[in-house]
Amino acid sequence: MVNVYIGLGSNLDQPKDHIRLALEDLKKLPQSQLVLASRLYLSKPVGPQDQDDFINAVALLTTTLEPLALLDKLQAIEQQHQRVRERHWGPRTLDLDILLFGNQVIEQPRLKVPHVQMDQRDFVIGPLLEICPQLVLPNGTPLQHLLQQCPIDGLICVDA
Ligand code: ROI
Repeated sequence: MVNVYIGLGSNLDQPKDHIRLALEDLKKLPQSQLVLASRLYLSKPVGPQDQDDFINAVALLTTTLEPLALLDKLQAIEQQHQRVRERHWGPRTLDLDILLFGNQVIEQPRLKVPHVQMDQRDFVIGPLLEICPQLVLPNGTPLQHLLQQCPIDGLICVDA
């Protein structure tokens, strides 16, 4: 069993519903258990600003799936949500990203882990801190240290 952190994001078609349903979908993944999910956060778009704010969350799974098998399952969930991606770094109905896969560093054409630029994204760091404040990245950097370069004050928690 390995601990895997998944980032969830949506800014189209009732984004909160997409994130909540996606968390239910994660509960049904084979060979896996959803251990923890963060609350939902509203975040300013990274990239083009002429799009709606995002809803973001992070989940912790344990799994015995291999990284690419998990990626296939996550992409299938994205497709079930009629994933549309209108343009690069543009609006999307659902993004499910493997942020961390244990302490593995993966450099494959389909999958890079830790997820690219996750250490510079408030919408990843904030929810991760909520569910795992003591987390240390594979390169040895404690998550808490990232706050110096990436403040999270812009995130708004939107859960009741
Ligand atoms: N911006 C925010 N705030 N949240 C996201 O999930 C997100 N995802 C993306 C881009 C377009 C880079 N910007 C984002 O893929």
